[in-house]
Amino acid sequence: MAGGAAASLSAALPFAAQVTGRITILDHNDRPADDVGQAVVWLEAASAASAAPARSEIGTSDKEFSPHVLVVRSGSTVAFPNHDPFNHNVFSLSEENPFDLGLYGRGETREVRFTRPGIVRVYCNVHAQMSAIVVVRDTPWFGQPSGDGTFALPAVPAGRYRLHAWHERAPEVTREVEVPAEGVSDLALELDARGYRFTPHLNKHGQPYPQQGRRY
Ligand SMILES: [Cu+2]
Repeated sequence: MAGGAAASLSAALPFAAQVTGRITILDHNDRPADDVGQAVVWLEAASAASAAPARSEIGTSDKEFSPHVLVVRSGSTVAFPNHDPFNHNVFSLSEENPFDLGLYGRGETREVRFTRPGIVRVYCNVHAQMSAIVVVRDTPWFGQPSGDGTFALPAVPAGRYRLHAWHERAPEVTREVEVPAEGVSDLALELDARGYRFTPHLNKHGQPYPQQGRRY
């Protein structure tokens, strides 16, 4: 990962092209996963490229985070508006971007700035079933596939990259990609989720959630 003095590649943008492809995920019983749209793809370049951090949102409705997976540029701010008529407590124990937004109710929004790259697992301290993932990347070329697995990364300057594909149930897959001025299409990547096993996460105190007497 390049860091420090980030050289701007904006001068190369007139030559930027599109990189497209398709991701498939092999799930249990060797079937293709139906949630391939929750995967993330990104291009890693040898030199850092500057891009403005953005503002994004993960809302809570019916005790679910939406979207479930979000990819952002490092330095970006994510708001967590609560649309439910009861309290949530959004938190992360991640090494890169730990936070605890505390309890807050309907109509309230609290936000977090994700400063360091990482795969940040986000939970609610009240509702054990709630989970989201913020994939924070140090590159401007990232995206998520459509429901059929196809993806398109626009405005990629010609050059040599490492293409990464990730999904929460599968080990990350990478491959080297040479992007010519006219772009690249039809890249195929397969993720293998067959070895995935669900393990319950802990609450913000590092303790198991209560099994009974679930609070609202
Ligand atoms: Cu909650």
